[in-house]
Amino acid sequence: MEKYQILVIGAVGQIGSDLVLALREKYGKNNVIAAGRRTQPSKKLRESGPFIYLDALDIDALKKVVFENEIDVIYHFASVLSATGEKMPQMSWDLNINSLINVLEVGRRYGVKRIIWPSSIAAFGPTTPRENTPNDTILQPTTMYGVTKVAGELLLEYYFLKYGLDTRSMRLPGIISSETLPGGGTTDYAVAIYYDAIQKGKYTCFVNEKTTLPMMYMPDCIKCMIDFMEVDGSKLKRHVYNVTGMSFSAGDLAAEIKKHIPEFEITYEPDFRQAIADSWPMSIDDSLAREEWGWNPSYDLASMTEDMLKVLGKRLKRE
Ligand code: AKB
Repeated sequence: MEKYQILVIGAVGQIGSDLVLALREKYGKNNVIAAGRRTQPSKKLRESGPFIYLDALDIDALKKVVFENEIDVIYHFASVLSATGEKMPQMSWDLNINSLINVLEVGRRYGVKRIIWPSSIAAFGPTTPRENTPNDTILQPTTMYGVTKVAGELLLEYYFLKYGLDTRSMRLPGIISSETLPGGGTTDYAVAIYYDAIQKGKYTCFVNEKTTLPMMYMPDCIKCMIDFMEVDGSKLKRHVYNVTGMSFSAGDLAAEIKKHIPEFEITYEPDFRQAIADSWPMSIDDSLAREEWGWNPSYDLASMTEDMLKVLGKRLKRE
């Protein structure tokens, strides 16, 4: 196994907080530097290895960390998600794009071997085919978050073509996890519903019953993040891949939870996030990721729900 010195920016967020622990398990605790700036890390994250304050908009601070720690791989997660992005579009552009360009610049100047930056199903828009959405298709998003994802994908391609920087991106669907709540996304209902089902026995959903979106359970997301980073570059024919785990409607999700908590009740009160969800694909064709680097998720709605309720139930009881 090749040894890497890894920096995870946005390590306190939903994906970062799980990924850092998994990377430390695999690469050793001192080889994975977790960086955040807004939220304090959990005890678990702080005690598992180095944690630093880092604002990716501050290019000099970023240079110092990469230079002093001889970083080989950067995972860059710091981002304003879709729903918050619609409340503050200028800030969304500023953070999402300017932090990415800083990471790419520092990456090329300081010999970083690989940069992993997640794109999203938000890169698609209402003019994209909504079912089984192909990898190469129309990218005309109607949210600022989506605009930053398309621009980011192009920047990754540009830095590869111009400077030979190894840049990799996966278009993530909604991610469901039990460790850290997502913040400010449109797919957040698919996580919040489990918390409320366990704690209150009911949930008010901000998209309608029929809303169907692609989703992925965190253990599959972690596998995706690590496998895609490790794969030999000669196997990859592109820089951006569709990936998905499953697709279900909000109604399907509620019905699955009811199998475990029969008294669970759901009501629907769609808000501005409905229009965002309606502009995104319902299902994704990820065959290129499967063919080129062996992407193969394990969880479906039933197995994810069983695991979520078990793991989250235990955790919430302890807190
Ligand atoms: C969001 O809802 O904004 C994110 C995403 C799909 O990228 N979870």
